[in-house]
Formats: sequence, C-alpha cells, structure tokens
Amino acid sequence: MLLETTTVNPKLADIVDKVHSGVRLDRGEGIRLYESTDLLTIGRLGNFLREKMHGKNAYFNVNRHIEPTNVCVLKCGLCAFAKNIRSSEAYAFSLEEIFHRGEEAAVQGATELHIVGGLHPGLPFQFYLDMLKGLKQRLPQVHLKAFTAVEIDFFAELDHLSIEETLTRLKEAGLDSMPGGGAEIFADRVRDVICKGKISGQRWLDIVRIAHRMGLHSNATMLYGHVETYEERVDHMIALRDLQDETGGFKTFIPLAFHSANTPLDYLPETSGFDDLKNIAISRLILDNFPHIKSYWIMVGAKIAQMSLLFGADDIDGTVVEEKITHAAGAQTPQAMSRSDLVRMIRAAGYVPVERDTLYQNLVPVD
Ligand code: V47
Repeated sequence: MLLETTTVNPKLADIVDKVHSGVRLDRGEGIRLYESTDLLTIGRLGNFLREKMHGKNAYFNVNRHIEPTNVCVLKCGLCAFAKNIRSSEAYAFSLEEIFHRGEEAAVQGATELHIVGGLHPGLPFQFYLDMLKGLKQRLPQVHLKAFTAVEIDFFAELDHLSIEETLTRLKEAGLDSMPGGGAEIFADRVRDVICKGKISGQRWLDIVRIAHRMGLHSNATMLYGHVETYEERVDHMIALRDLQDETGGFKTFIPLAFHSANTPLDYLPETSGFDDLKNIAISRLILDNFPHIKSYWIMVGAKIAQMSLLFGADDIDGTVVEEKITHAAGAQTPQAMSRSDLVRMIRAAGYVPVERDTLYQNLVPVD
C-alpha cells in the first residue's frame, strides 16, 4: 500500500516519493532516514518495498551453527567469544565432534550448516578442508555455508596461497557459500576501536568480490550499536550496494545488534528496539539490490525479529541450535528455536511461513 505523501512527515515526503517510484536513495537520504525519529513512516516504507519484492512470504530455514573453535589470534574489542589458546575456557572441536554435530543436525532436518570460528594459530588449513570433505561425504544433501572473509584471509596466509587458490581448495572440499560475518563497520576509524588487527573493510570487500566472481554466493552483515555514526552505517551499506551492482553475489543482508557484556566495550548500552527496527527498514530501503533482509532472532530477540517482518525484513534465520558468539556477549535469547516456533511466530504477524534452503532456490510454503 502506498503512503499518502500529503499525510506523511513532510521532511520525508521526497524520500517516500522516490521509494514509491523505484528510485534509488542516495547517501544524504540514508542519513536523513537515520536522523528521523518517524519510525512508523520509515517502517511502512520498508514494508512497502519488502512486500513488493516478497509479498506476504516470510522465510526461515532449518539449520545448525557449528563454531569449531573459540581460539583466536585476534583480540577484537567487540568480541566476548574469542579466547587465547592458553585460556582455561579455550576449546577446539575435533573433526569427529564436528561430524557428530552435523549428523545430529541432518537427523533433525537441517538443510544448512553455518560454520564460523576463531582464527586458531595451531590448526592447519588442511583441518578445515578435511572438515568440509568429511561433512560433504556424510551429508551430501546439506549446504555448507562456512567461513567469513576474515577466516579466508587467515587460511590464505597460513598456507601462503592466493585468495583464489584458497577458495578453490575450499570449494573442491565442499564449501557451498559464505556467511556474512566479519564485515562489522567498514570505516577504519571504527575498526580501530572494535576490531583492531582484523582485516580492513576494503580487504573484506575484495575477498568477497573474488568469491562472487568464482561463483560463490555470500551474505553480508553490519554490526551496529557501538561507536559508529549514522554516516558510517550508510557508507557501509553503500559499499555493499556498489559491490552487489558489480557481482550480484549477495543473497541476504543481516544487521547485527551489538552485545557488549564481557567485552572491553561493556560500558556501551544494548541497542534499543527502536534502533533495531529502524536498521531493518533503512537497510531494506538502501540495499535495493539485495534480494533479502534478515532479522537474526538470536541477536534482536524473537519479539523484535517478528516485528521486523512488518518493517522490511523478509527472513528470520533458522533453528540455529547452538550459538556461542552472541551468548558469550550476554544475549538473553535461547540458543535454539524449533521449526514450529518459527512458523507460529511468522503466522502471528500475518505472514506466510516459507521454508527455504540457503540460496532460496527451494521454497516450501508451510501447510
Ligand atoms: O562477524 C561478534 C558478530 C558475527 C559480537 O550470514 C557480535 O547468514 C554482537 O555473521 N555482539 C557472526 N555481534 C555472526 C554472523 C551471522 C549470524 C547469522 C547469520 C549469518 C549469515 C551471519 O557476529 C561476527 C560479528 O560481526 N559479533 N561479537 C557481539 N559481542
């Protein structure tokens, strides 16, 4: 349903007109949306685009996260998950433990394994290749969405390989696509505070560009609610939009709400529901070339994720089962959601639950 421009906030009327006419928003307009507190106008506009693209469909999947290790050579200010190799809380799953988790997930109907972990200084690249090979051999029907650009960069350095060669070996071993983590906020100023030592925003984009050119799809994230400005959020999204224009390789954008507990940034308050919803709507509006916007219930909570469906999100992620990264930083959500909980949540918001696979190729409306 179109918004009546005569009755909407006059400060946003030109943006409303542009969105209705299918004209792309520019940087200044993105910043103006963030500066506005007219959440309902922004949300209805986000929903206008979301329903134009997906009607009443709301997507979810049955998946499982596996975090093979929390040992990491980095010491990011944003992270409560990473541990030094000598820490009593450090862990690294064996291949057998990883295969067991994968097999358990498949029995529970998972179509995807989401695999992301720390940069462990003692595990060789071959360990990750054996992991993918072993999982693919046991579970050929399960999509392996694994390793962020940060991990790909680390593997390449470990074995003195180019990014292309690293990705080729991962693909041969069974890698199907890449998750969107590690993007944080691309601005160097912010990365110096929240993830000093991690690859730069430019390097993240370069690695993802190579992956897309090699035929791999990926997601993209933006970590918000710490020290970033509205300008830096918009610049982050525009860099992603530009890359998507070039490659078309992104499937889903996922704004991630920062959790500060047990991190050096623990003085920062948690994000507000207002900001969570606004980020969903604005990302739908700016990222007009991203097919999907995901509200990740683990981070924003089930209630905000449900509301997000009316503000521009068309996806609420999956069953997850085991999540350590956000829970180490104080997330109050459960670690798992059943398929029927996800379905109920979507229906209660007036949308049609559609179970998807990772790349949205097989879409099954739930009876
Ligand atoms: O890259 C780390 C973020 C990401 C914290 O692609 C934190 O489908 C909040 O990328 N508070 C990993 N966030 C999660 C991720 C993801 C999740 C779900 C689906 C997909 C997908 C990707 O979590 C990290 C980092 O940006 N993170 N620490 C924290 N304290």
